[in-house]
Amino acid sequence: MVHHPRVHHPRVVVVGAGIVGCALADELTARGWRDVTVLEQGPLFTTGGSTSHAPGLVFQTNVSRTMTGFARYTVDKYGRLKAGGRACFDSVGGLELATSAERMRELRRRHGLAASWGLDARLLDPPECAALHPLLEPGPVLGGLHVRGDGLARAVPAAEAQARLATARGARFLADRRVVGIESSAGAVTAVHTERETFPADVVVSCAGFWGPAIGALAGVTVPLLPMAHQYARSGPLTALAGRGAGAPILRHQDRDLYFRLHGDRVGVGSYAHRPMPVDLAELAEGAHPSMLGFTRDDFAESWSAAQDLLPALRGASLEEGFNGVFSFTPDGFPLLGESRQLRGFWTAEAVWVTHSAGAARAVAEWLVDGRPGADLHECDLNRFDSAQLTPSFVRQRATRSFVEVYDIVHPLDPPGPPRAQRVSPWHARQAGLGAVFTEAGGWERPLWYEANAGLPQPARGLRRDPWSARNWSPIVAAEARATRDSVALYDMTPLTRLEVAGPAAAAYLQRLASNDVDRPVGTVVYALLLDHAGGIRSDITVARLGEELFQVGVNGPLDLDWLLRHRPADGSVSVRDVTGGTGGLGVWGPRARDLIAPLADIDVSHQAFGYFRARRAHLGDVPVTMLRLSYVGELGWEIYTSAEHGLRLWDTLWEAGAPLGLIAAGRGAFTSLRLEKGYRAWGADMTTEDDPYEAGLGFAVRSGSGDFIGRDALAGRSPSTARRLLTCLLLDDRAGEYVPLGREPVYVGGAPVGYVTSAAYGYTVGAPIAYAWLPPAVAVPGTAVRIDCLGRMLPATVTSDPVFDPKHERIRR
Ligand code: FAD
Ligand code: THG
Repeated sequence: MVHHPRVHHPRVVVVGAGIVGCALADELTARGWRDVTVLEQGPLFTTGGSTSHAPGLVFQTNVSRTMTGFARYTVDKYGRLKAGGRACFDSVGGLELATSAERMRELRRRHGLAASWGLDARLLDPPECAALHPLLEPGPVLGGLHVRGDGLARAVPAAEAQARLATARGARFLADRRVVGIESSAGAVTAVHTERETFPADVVVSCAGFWGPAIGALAGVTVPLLPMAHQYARSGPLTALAGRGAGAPILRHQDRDLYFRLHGDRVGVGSYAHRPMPVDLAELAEGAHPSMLGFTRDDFAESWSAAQDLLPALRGASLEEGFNGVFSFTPDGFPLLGESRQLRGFWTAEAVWVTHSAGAARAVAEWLVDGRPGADLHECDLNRFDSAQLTPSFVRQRATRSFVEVYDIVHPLDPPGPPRAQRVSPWHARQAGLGAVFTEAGGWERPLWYEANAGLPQPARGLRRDPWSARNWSPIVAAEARATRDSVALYDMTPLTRLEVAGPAAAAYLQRLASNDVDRPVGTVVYALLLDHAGGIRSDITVARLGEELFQVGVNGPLDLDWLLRHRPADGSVSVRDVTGGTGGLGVWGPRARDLIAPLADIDVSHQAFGYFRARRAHLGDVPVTMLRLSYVGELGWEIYTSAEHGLRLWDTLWEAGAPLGLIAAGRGAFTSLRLEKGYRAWGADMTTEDDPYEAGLGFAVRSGSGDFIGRDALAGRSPSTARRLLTCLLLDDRAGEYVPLGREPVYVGGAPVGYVTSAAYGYTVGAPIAYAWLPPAVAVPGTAVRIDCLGRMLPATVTSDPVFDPKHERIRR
């Protein structure tokens, strides 16, 4: 958020007049900001950047709801924009093809995603696919996904048309102005330098595309993207197309990493099949088209023959006009939007495709002008990375992987590729010794389950799965869940981001940020929300008061640290420190947790002495610990934290004492199942800034008395009865759980999608698959029958009041 008390309309300098810079200038000036200067190193508007050569295919379907929203807005906006008398978007439709059974399943999944996010999409059989396209023959095709609203954006005309609108409202576009310096003072930007001029600025938005890291470097800001080359070529003219190509849909042949469009009577073919080709910015030519590298024909050979296999008419055609075009890849494939934490007033809108350009620009403009974007941007936020994820080698390896995987079938639980084992908890060696199967998130290794638990008793149901929902899952998950409910289990909580907030003003500061009353006596833990100014949920947190002026705050990741740092009082009366790295935490949960802890602890851990949602410092054996009595899995027990050097000893102490009690180590699979039984929400999946506490079922965490907090005014008058949609618990009618949703599947009433699943898992204790979903209030009534589309199977489910396990909290509060 920008605070510029003296300037009414801040002076904005946008770096780069590609489609993103132009869209941003339009969106900013449309919101009344006038002082907008766009500096472009090249000519206007064929600048030589990625936009200049983009063939402009727009496939809107994306696993991310936000990204799909960006694409929908882009399609809508460019459809209305005119350049040279023609619209800047041509909705020829998009057709994704399957030539393998796995891809067909993936298209069913994507059909579900499209329905969840409100796109009009249909699955087609091979003849229907062939009928849509003049060159396509049913031959190798097993089916297709057709999205009518997809199509072709005219990238440069769209950029220019938006620039024209912005110019009419007072923006300036200056060609031939290479930005060579960014000036700052007291941690905030003040000016931008080109070779000859200086432009004073309150806000700088880098829209430099794949040059982003270089502009970031001028500002001392890390911009984690990798420029990579990607091959695009056109065929010579095809007689088969003479007069027939108009209106043909764009194609994706993802089994061979290809996409296609027509250019009159020629076919354009783009390929992601070739070897990754990272580009060194320093080695780019200074010529007219720096983003266009020479075509390396050999790299394209395989793709050309795969293209001919799909479109036989290409066999008689020549391959002409190929190039290796450069654009941006990020470690997780999402754009980089927002204000840097490293320098106030320095923003980025980069690694954005033409497809998402207008939507991403709108979000950034809203964020600048209103202080808050209209859509949930947590996947796209520039500050989402931990410092371990910003190293050049990490960015290079993961961004390369983003390129390789761009069209791959990725299961939602697939662990990300190398580098791995970046951050490991103190007991990593013990976990590995127990046969942990690890995944990674936020740079941390996290056990999914432990092979050592293969011999444990299993619950009666939920053990047989179809191949897709069995991926990254094992029946051992079921056994670990059961053991947690029956005896006691260790869960690794080390990756949970922990902040230490300290200082004389710490209590007042947290009270202002947290929705709940956190200014409570020492030894109290409080569950609370961080709301934005519009009452949207930025996070859910736990605030443990360890001293009058000392708090341990459990949060959901780097964006929370960012929010807390931004709101720190300027006078130094509060310090905020991320202590995650130097500490480790174990959840010790289950009905026998107290039997395990009591003999080890040097304090009284009875319910009377150490109640629910209380915090104590103690020793377990020889290990100094901080204990929080709470449990995300809904069982008796504690989160136990210690500094890293004591970690191994903590594990060993518990492990040894726990052996007679049947103590096991358990992983994320069991964790997710148990938390869904207990109805605990996961921020990011179940709720985001787009939702208010009442809609998310978290109204209990909003205090009514005791002072002001961010978001309070916005919530005035709101309640569950004003909810636009409600986060709702569903139980699948087929209790066997052969098909378990994984999240993002559409929920149907009758023939129409009415909402979508946020998280889901088999509930081994309740013996049924559980899914949480956003549904209209009229549907979110217990007993209502709905259907969930899982890969084309319509699974009947019933709305249920939640939580489905231990609604009276009897197991946890005793
Ligand atoms: P750019 O268009 O690169 O604009 C950045 C601008 O910043 C440039 O004009 C540059 O000159 C300027 N700049 C950089 N440094 C400075 C400086 N120091 N001072 C001043 N100005 C500076 N996307 C799709 O959605 N669909 C597609 O079908 C598609 N196909 C593609 C095919 C190819 C071959 C390529 C290369 C990309 C394709 N893309 C596609 C991606 C898309 O082109 C880009 O993601 C998009 O154009 C990026 O727009 P941008 O405005 O961020 O970047
Ligand atoms: N542990 C700690 N901090 C955390 C989490 C955690 N912070 C981030 C995230 N996880 C927060 N999520 C939750 C969700 C639910 C609960 C705790 C953290 C929880 N809720 C009880 C309930 O809803 O009944 C308690 C509510 C109350 O008494 O106010 O326990 O895992 N340290």
